[in-house]
Amino acid sequence: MDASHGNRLSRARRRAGTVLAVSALIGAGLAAAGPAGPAAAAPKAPAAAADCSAAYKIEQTVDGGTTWRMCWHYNTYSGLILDKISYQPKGEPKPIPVLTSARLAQIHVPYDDGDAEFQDVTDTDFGQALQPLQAGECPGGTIKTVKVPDRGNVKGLCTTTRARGHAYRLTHDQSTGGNGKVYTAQGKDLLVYTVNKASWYEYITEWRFSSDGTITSNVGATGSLSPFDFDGGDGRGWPIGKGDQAKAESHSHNVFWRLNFGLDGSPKAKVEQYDSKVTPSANGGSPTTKTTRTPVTKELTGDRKDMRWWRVVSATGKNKDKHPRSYEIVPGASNKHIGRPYTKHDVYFTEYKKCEQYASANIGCPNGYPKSVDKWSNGETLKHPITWVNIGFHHIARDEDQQPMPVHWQGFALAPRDVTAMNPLTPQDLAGHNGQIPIGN
Ligand SMILES: [Cu+2]
Repeated sequence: MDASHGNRLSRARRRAGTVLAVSALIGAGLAAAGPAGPAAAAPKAPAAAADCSAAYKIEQTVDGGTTWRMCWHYNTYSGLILDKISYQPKGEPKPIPVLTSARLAQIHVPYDDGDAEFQDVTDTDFGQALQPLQAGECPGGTIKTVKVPDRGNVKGLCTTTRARGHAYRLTHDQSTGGNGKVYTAQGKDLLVYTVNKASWYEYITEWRFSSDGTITSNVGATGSLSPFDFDGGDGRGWPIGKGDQAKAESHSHNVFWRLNFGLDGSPKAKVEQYDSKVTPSANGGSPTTKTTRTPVTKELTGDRKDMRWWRVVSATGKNKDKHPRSYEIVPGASNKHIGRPYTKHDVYFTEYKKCEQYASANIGCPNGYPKSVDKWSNGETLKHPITWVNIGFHHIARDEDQQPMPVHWQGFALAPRDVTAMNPLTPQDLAGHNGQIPIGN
């Protein structure tokens, strides 16, 4: 980092002294609050049920009788870390372990003119600057107290539920032998979130757990545009003051997540990539599509493509149809920023290493160890894959960004694929409809 970056960092982003003080206190960077300890040290034992003390446990039954359970702890850099996440839909005798840990792994913010570039998770006081939440920000829920290392208690973790709209709808049509009934349900999600300040920005880190087994995480950027970055008169900004005034410099927010799956209680899992190729017909007939499965046996730097997707497959567990359980990675909209080797790819699958915690500007590995996820993906055989998701947003400011800035969301979902043998919300009347639907019944 050159001198101008240093000046700019201290001027625009830092609260004097905070970052150094924090670094000195927590040493290797694995400081954690809460009984679960650092994510990397999570035990391999099946996460049958969250086994943390009550204050660090989240358990919620949502619509259809689905129960989500997890533990949480707090880390000075990433902030909220969710551990031992399990899913138990109605009809499953015990919780199905899904993730051993899930959390933010970096927010990389490069400005378009190359004058400033930030690693908001590791290099600002992101984790320290957990924001206390007002009661109205957590409607119908509970605001938990977080012990923020070196700062004290902050009422800053909201757990609540939120309506999702239709979970499903089916008219059981009499014309095809149905009973004429309408089967419909409204879904509800467990919602877990924190707000962390990184200088002028506030990031809302939100996790949603749906009754149908889907997990969604989004980061919402709000707060203020940095008043030190109104130098976008070089064609890389947008005027947001009167006339041609106050050109806010454009920049990107590249958000990384780290997911440590523990499907069916085992760290072992397989990764698969699927690609589908559509071929128009040569003779005026219908187009055809061919889907191929590629086992990902070695570490992978993956790039999104139309009709491409990945899934993490349980090495041990199967559903009642004898299909292996898996979760599909479903990236949301993304502006991939190719400016750094670690931002060049959308997903990474790396073999688990305890010290590999942050997608860039990593903290905790020995001196000389590579600092970013792209370097860790170097062809090793995957036995215990770690999934890294990178979602980018190119922020060209607009008048509406003042003030406060409306929340802009970016994120991904994890969709259950064969975790249960049927829709976990299937009403009893339709429980026999597994496989080809009986016609005329
Ligand atoms: Cu922005």
